[in-house]
Amino acid sequence: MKATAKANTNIALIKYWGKRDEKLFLPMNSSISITLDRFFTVTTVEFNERFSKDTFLLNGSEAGEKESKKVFNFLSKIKELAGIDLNAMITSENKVPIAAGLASSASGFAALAGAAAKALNLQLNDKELSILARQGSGSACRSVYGGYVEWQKGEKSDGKDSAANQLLPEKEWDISILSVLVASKEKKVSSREGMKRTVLTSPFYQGWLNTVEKDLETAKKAISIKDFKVLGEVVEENALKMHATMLGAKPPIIYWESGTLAVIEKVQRLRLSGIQVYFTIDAGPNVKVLCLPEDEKMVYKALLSTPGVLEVITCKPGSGITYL
Ligand code: 2P0
Repeated sequence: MKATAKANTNIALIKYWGKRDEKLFLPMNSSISITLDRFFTVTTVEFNERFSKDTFLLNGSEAGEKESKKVFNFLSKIKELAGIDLNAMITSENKVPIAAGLASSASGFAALAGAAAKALNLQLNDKELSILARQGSGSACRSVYGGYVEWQKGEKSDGKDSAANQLLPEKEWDISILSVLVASKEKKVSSREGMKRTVLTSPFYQGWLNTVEKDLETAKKAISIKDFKVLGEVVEENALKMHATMLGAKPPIIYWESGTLAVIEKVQRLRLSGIQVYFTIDAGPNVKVLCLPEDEKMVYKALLSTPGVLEVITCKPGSGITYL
């Protein structure tokens, strides 16, 4: 009982920020993402009665306590679903370079869900797999699909309607996503903790909820007609609003560094010079910049020469989960 799956990571265009149910990973709002082509996790899961305990090997060595705990918790949900009580060996290779400034939990839990479900022959369809991956890490439910993806928050309390679906396949709209790494100190607050604190304490969180539905509609329409300008504008506004909710949390959460602001300014200046270029920022100081393929080289150079920028990595829309 062994299988291997590969999942790409994704970046949110309209953000997931806040849970209504922490145990089931049910979000307060729907979100939209692009699956990326260059950063991924390959995971092999083997269930075997000879194993005396669960083991998690990450990039060749036994994973730390915090990571292992999250993975084993998720594994126990899968075992429960399958009705088995066997131990597993999980072997993961994470090709999400720290330098990319991207979270690996999306690709990590999507690959783990896919490999475990296949090893146990659970015969899940994509929606069921997305629901399963969501229970490892919310953003992982979007990495089951390639291209442009929506995670519908759902209404049910059991989470059976909180799953992702594809809006547009990766091959149908070629845009460039530049991941800009800026100099920073250690990440201070995890996304999980950050969103929880925001929901509980920020007076601006209700403002976020009041406007996110409109942002989702705008983004979905823009994707369906491939209107880059409209998409870019709403992506930028939405990211800034998410960060504004965090600034209002108690204690406040500030993920930005000086390089983050320098990149924001550079993007705004490029735009004033007539280039269609937009930014988004997740729960960290790095910036992801969206532009059209014909502007990619110029934007890359401009970003790389910005003070505080360490590295720029160019990505394209990537595929959904695959089995090796
Ligand atoms: C997103 N982020 O939509 C948002 C935007 C970060 C900022 O999803 O607690 O690792 O495992 O569900 O998915 C990061 O949070 O959090 C995230 P959990 P997750 O991409």
